[in-house]
Amino acid sequence: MTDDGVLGRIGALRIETPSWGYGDSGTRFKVFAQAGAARTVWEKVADAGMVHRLTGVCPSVAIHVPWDRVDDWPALRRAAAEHGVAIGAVNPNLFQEDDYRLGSLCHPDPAVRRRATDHVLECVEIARATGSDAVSLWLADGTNYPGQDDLRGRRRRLLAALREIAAALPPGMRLLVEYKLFEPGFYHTDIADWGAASAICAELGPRAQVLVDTGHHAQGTNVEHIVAELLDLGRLGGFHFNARRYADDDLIVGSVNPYELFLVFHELVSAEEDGDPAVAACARRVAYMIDQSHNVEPKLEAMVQSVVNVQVAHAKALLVDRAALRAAQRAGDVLEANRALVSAYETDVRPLLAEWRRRRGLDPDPVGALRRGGYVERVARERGRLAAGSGYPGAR
Ligand code: RM4
Ligand code: MN
Ligand code: MN
Repeated sequence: MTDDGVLGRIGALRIETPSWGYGDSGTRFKVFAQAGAARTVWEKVADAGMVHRLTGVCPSVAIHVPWDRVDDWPALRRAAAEHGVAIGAVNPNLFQEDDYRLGSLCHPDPAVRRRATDHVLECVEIARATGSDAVSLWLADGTNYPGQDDLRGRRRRLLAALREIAAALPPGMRLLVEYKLFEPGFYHTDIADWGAASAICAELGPRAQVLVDTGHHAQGTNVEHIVAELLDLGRLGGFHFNARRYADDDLIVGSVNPYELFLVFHELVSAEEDGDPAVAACARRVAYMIDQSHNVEPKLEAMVQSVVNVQVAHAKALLVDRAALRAAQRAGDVLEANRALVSAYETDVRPLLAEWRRRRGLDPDPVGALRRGGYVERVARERGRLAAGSGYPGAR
């Protein structure tokens, strides 16, 4: 693609930021309070608005319930709109109640399953009330010991609950089903991988799609291959972007694995141009979201840096000479094909992105603009030190 072609497509990539990335969070060892960290969902949507003003590509913010619970959901929608953002995916929380010790939608006790199902149904209503078009489900369900529960029994309970939830989705709303290989369960997880997630979605209908959290795989897993498989099945619904080295580290996307991120975007951009209209449509509807917790790094700067990293990977993927790549693939020219990718990856796209931002009336350097702009200092003065947490595990 030419530079002009790339400039025309950079802005098409929208990246949703997570409310929980703006509040204080930590590890299970310590939460380090940051001056100015958002204390309420009202402050989180204000911060999300700031990130959107700097980047121009983050027009929505995901919420987590009950962390972000308010009495008046339409009021939250209006407050977000005043900051220039919409409410994005609504994330039910099925892991922080005593009842969920043995699971939520898979729990052996029907009363607990009822409670969990009702919470997700409530999130469908919250999505409706806030103008969101997605409920994004991550289940912490799993077991710690062989024999603890019946594996197939759990799957059947899960499917029964999800069928009820899928039937309650209003037109246009999607259910995104996230998988994760382990944690908090250490023996088995009920939705451990993309295969299990897509098989479940296939039972639920076309509006149930798989969400790939880039931090939820075993070491060495080929994530871009999973992305390609899900695209071809028309089942890729969205991403939770973050970076990992060891487990579900929730670090800044692209900070340790920029080549992997580029290869993921190469699959997505290729699928957008696929001759099969169903595959192309699936690729164009993918919801790009960040799922990170910033524990030691400044939160807003981390978010803006994350968005920039995603844009860099995407722009490089747009630059891939796909005609040359296909020709090399057809000719069986292994290394020329590989070079077609590597050469796009090695291109410095920073000038292109800076030019795109200038044309949009944005500062060409959003991280620098944030550091110079005074917003961080102002909210630190106004909000002071930690008064309430994000709700994130470990936070107060
Ligand atoms: C999980 C998963 C979910 C996120 C929670 C807090 O590991 O990634 O998407 O909402 O963490
Ligand atoms: Mn996630
Ligand atoms: Mn995670």
